[in-house]
Amino acid sequence: MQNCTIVNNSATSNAAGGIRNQGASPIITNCILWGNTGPGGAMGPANQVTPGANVDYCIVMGGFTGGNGNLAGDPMFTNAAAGDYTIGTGSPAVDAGDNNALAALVTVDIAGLGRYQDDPMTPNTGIGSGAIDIGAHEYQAGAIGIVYCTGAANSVGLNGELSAIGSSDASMNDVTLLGSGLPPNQFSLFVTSQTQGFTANPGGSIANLCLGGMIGRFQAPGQVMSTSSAGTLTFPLDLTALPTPMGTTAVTSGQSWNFQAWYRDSILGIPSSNFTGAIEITFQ
Ligand SMILES: [Ca+2]
Repeated sequence: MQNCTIVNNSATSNAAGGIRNQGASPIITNCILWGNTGPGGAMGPANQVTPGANVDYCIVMGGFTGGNGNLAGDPMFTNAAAGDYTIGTGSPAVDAGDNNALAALVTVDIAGLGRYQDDPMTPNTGIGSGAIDIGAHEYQAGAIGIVYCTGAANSVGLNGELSAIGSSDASMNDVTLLGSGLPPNQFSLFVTSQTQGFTANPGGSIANLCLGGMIGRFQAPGQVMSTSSAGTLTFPLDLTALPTPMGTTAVTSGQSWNFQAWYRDSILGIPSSNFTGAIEITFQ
């Protein structure tokens, strides 16, 4: 069972109003189990899910003993009383799931909105490449695009992240790429392509290039970046002039573009380079 939200059920006999497991070994990942009650209205952890299940990267009311990545904080549903179990700003569910739990073909949440949406304001505390949330709904916020590739651990002990905010409506020309978790004050360069790919350690880099095909570099005057003293990048895109090897081109509705940032880094004090995660934005 993956990315389910099981809330406010009640049982009048036996213990668990949430998931009652008897004689099996269910694997429950990226789920929210909250507000479920047993007999007499009891709301302890055992009323959410029977002990002994394989529970990982879940939010369990009262906490779950064992497993990996489980949380106990309030999932902050938008409006549970009205049946709206989307998660609100600041929810511990955001970017805290196991990205490997879902089949690769699953790219949307229960509402049909994009999965693996990175919230630029929230560190990715889950596992694997991407930024999947816990529960049936993915937090959308102002984030656009889908993270499909992760950066390598860098000299500040983080995996550089890339996210985007703004509008995926190409005609709005309103997309800003945001890098975070980077070494401070380092030379950086964004790259883009309509094609995804995978090249391990290009040019001796610590990390992997996740673009393929016709890769354009943002190297025009004003486009070459330096990470900030806080290790971040803020890069507003001009969607009317994305670089390709044959000059610039305008983004049009229906196209998907992939972005990644290269940056100077070091490993064990030896100069090298690294990449942030990569993000795909599909434009309307
Ligand atoms: Ca997310």
